[in-house]
Amino acid sequence: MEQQLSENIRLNQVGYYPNAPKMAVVVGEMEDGEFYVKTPDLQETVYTGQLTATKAGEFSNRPTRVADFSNYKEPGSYVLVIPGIGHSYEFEIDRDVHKDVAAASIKGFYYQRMSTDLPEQYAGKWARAAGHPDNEVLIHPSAVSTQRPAGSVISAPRGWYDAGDYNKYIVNSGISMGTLLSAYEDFPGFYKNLELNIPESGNNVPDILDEALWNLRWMMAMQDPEDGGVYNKLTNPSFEGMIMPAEASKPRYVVQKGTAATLDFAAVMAQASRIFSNYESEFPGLADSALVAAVKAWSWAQRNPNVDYDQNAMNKQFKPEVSTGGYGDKDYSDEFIWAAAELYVTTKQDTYYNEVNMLPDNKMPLPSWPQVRLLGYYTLNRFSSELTPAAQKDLPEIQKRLVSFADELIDGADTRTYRTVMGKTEGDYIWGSSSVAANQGIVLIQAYQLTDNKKYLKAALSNLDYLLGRNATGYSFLTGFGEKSVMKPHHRPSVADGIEEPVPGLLSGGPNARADKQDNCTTYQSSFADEMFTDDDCSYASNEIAINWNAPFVYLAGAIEALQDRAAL
Ligand SMILES: [Ca+2]
Ligand SMILES: [Ca+2]
Repeated sequence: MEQQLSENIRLNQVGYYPNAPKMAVVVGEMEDGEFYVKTPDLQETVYTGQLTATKAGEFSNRPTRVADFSNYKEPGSYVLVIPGIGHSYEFEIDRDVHKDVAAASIKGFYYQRMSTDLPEQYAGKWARAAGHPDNEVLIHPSAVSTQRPAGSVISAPRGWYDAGDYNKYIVNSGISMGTLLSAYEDFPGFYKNLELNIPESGNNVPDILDEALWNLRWMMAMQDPEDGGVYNKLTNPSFEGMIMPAEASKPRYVVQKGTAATLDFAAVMAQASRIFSNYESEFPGLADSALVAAVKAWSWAQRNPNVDYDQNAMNKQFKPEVSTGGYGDKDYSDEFIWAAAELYVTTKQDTYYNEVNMLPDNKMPLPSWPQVRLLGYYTLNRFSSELTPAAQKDLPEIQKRLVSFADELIDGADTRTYRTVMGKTEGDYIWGSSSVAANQGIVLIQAYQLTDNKKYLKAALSNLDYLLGRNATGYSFLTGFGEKSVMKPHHRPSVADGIEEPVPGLLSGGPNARADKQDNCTTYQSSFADEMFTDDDCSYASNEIAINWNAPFVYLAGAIEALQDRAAL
């Protein structure tokens, strides 16, 4: 029996740090007894442990036991063996064990680049021709201004494909860029040495910043120079079929300005200005241009504080109708907080801070594309030693709330079936639940940085374990990593390129309690919240990829790598 691979042994399929916690979860009926860590050829037993008592899964009631082998610390390649069940996938115990994952998840953005060939030198077997030059983009009738009547043409190349589709959306780019740039600002030492094999590798600029710049240049072109307002998206009228980027030929439009897009843009430009001011000789004028753009966007939003992007309403008024992603949001209090925080920290001018109520209530909402309040708090906290009294007065309260939010997240994780922070309630299993796990991890990293208490760091690591396989589906959700990782994401290039393996380094959305009702895919094998997932490209509600899911994964994996020595037991 132990010669047989068992998919019922759930573990981080990539691996574990020598001195950090190491756990696997075994699903199914089994006897009390021992488990073994063995060499992959099963010849040598290097560690023997005792399975915990059976516990029923929180959502499925399936019997589960935990194998804790944290005390085994020798670097090497291993499998876990459960008598009567079988052996696990092979995993590593080593230093830097998530370095490749951290790098690949940033490289995932390179594969999403528009308007450029991806040559084999960088893209390997996923090399492809350029798609979407976006140098002749039409002003949609919803987006006109005096200098830019309907049908006039602008150029807005570059940027990343947002998700499995071929459009680019400022709101979703906003949180994605903010998260990537924050990863760099929080762990610059780690990123300065992380090479990705992209065209800009070796240019003295950290590759994570080079990659972010590909999208930043596009974002800058999405601002109407006349008034500072920012278009919500650059899009086809309707989604493309499952074709390669270079085959796509539908007309492209920029569509209606909005308050959410303009404030997210302001936040990203202000943060980018701060970061790229350290690279003035490599990118002359970039930091200044970004700050000018941020200030103009901010003042547009001050004059237009409530412009919704309501696609249905827009389609009643303007043609062609647009049916691609809406990213509609109606509450801009969080976008104002984030933009004000970034502008204030970059300029040190109190006016930005004082124009917004930074603590409107005591909520601590986990970041997502319509909810970016915590990105502002993270930035205030990051620059806590440089704040003026205007912001200094709120800092203790913000820090207290961040830590108590982290406490709320970790409550019960030690006894949860999968020993992860992820999965406390069914509410964690929403569309894009992988980003819930990753964003929880970021909150925990913030709490660790504030308190130096390693329980938060270990809790963050538990969610990385979740994303790489210790979960109720048994999948590693990052393409290309783990023996059982997602193979058929809803991602047009991966579907259309004729290559068996999907484009690597992309994070699948993960289980979604309502996925079957949302995409009507018929291949779901389970209806339990933590298992409602299918590795099928029909499943855009559980198995799409998206830049706003990859970005928090980048942050979490990079933070864990940067802090690995402090996660010791
Ligand atoms: Ca570089
Ligand atoms: Ca919002």
